[in-house]
Amino acid sequence: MRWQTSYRASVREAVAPYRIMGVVNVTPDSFSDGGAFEDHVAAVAHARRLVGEGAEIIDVGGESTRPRADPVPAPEELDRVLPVIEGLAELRLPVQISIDTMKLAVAEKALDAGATYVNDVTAFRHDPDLAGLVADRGADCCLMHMLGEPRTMQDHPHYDDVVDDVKAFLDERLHAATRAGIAEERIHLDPGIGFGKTLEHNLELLRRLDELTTLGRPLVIGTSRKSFLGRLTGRDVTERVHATVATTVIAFERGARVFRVHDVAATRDALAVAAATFGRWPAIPTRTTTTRTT
Ligand code: HH2
Repeated sequence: MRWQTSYRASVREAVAPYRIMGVVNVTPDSFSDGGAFEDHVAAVAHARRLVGEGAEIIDVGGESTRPRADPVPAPEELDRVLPVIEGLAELRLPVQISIDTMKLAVAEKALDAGATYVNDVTAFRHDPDLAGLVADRGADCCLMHMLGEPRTMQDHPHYDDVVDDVKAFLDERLHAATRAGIAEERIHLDPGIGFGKTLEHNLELLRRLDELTTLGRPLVIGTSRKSFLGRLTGRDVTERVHATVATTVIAFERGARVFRVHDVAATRDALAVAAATFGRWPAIPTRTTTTRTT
């Protein structure tokens, strides 16, 4: 018997100034949940649970981008993610389905199956035609900063000034995306915590995140369970929820608006408190229900 807190978006009194993106990795080797949801039925059930906890975007990924990860061929990535996206689309949940991919072929099929958001950790550098696809379909997208590629990104990353360098990169990718025909209001930007960054780079980005808000697009932040939190706390990957919540509150206060996390319920509570404190939202407390599941 388990107790689970469920959160219904329908009881929200107003549109919140943030969105939670729940992570569903359908991979054998993701750094924190690899192998947990390889079966698509388990992955869809997990996604449902995250929606119940407050996720408004479900980010489905079929290729790990952890440091030194091996690339996955497109057909294999499709075999992993498509049944999950189809299963989720059938449920017609009040949630946006995101495909976490750098590949045109994968994004195309995912959009056909019901995804409406493309989360590309290469910001359309791996496959420049992906920008045109996103434009044609009128999809939303996230453009993320990464130094190099997953296989080598943690080999001595260097910046003149990490915040200035990431900002210049995101500005350039934002312009490339709009030149390809993507409407600016469909674009989110992400500094790529942990992607070619040392511990100090990650902390500097969090500390000075407000400097990226001048790019004029919503900022996505993905700190969830990442290794820099393990280094700071000494905790294993599944025990980093409290550290993740701390970064969520810091990032919200400094202007992040989309939070890509594995632990949705804890993030949702932290953001409810942070938004009420810093943003005076909402005036009336949201209601949660506690339900018993077997
Ligand atoms: N982090 C990961 C994957 N995709 N996308 C965005 N926009 N921002 C991120 O920070 C980000 C991302 C890595 O986390 P995870 O998916 O949990 O691990 P893995 O890549 O090993 O599957």
